[in-house]
Amino acid sequence: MKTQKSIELFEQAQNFIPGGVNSPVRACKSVGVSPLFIERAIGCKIYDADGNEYIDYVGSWGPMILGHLHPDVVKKITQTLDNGMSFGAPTELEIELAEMLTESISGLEKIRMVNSGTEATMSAIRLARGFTKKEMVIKFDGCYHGHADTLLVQAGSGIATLGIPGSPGVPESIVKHTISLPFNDIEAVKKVMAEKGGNIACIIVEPVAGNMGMVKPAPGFLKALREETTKHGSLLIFDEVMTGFRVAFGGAQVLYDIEPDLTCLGKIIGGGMPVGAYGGKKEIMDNIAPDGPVYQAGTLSGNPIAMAAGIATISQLKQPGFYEELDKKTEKLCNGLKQAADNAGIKVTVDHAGSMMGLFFTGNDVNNFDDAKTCDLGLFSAYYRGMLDKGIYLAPSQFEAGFVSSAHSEDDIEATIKAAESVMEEIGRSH
Ligand code: KE4
Repeated sequence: MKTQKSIELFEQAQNFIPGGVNSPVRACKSVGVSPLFIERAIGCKIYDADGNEYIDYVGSWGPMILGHLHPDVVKKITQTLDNGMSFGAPTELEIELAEMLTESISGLEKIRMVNSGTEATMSAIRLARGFTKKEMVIKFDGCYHGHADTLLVQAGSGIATLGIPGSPGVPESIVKHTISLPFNDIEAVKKVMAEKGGNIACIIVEPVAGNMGMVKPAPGFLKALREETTKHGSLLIFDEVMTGFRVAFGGAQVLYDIEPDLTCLGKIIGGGMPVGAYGGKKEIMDNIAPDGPVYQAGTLSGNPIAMAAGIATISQLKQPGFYEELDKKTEKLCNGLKQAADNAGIKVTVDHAGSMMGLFFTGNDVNNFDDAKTCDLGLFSAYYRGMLDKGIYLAPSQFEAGFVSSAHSEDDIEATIKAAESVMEEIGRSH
């Protein structure tokens, strides 16, 4: 693909923006390509500054479950825009989205809108500490919950991709309250809870991990977290920023029938606009200012345009058969990618949870971050570059998930499998 314009734009961007990007993983450092600058997108297609067309499996890192520019979403946004952009005052749209979300997830009685997943998890942690009057937080290696200080410990996503162990600037005095355990290790959780449960404010988990690649919870893992937190008076927080309305209508807590005390949401509930949210039972949420003492605020929280995008998106997801059809498409894609690798003699592990998928370049089962780190990153990079050359736009990191949207047609899935067959064959010959 000719990408001269993107290369020029990247050079310009680096004069004004750290790394030339507004989020590290976009720099594509780990796969050794100059990042494409995107000009537009529609449906499942995305177009770069040189006019090249790609089938998009990043979907803005999850929000675009309907594909880009779904007509109903665009219509709702433009109608709302006619009335203004931001008031810093309550609007009926905020009630509408809050009601939709609390109706969709039984554990949600009240929900507070914020502007990102990071804000959602940061606020949920503060609330858990304020409600339980305990300080410590348990998270899991390879899980990423945004870049709040407390949670930048053994994180996944960009941290894993860039190999940043934690981050400079995060004081030891903060992270000493955070314990990171191996994902899916029930015994490790039970041991720490037995020793420190009295001071554990919460356990926060991605119920299906998406930031070390896609890793499902082991049978009984989520149930054990629920039991251990209840037993020790700690809160269970499901970070469903990625899985919320992705792996099922509502999210992983519906799929696995486990009710956390607090749920963090983002991505899909904003339909591509900056939205995060956290919520739970009234008894807990009523501790949030202005009713309660735990402070949290945001100038643009509940922004009307963002609420409109979220309302229109969630409305579409209610359509009968939406998830069944999306899961079938994703299953077909995963089987095709696996077959392509097998035919080329390349060891991969492929799996999906709904339309959230993972492809690991390892023959091992991947149940935690250590397993994920056995992947051949060189093979992944060759695969990424080969697929990009064939017009397939994947997440530029082995430690990310892929996303299928309702806008991906059977032809798009077929074309992607065909591209993978050719790329895997090439890699198989040269590695
Ligand atoms: P944001 O602050 O980036 O909106 O959300 C943070 C976050 C929280 N929880 C989960 C489970 C997440 O996946 C994320 C953000 N996801 C990454 C992609 N793995 C965003 C991409 C990026 O960092 O640019």
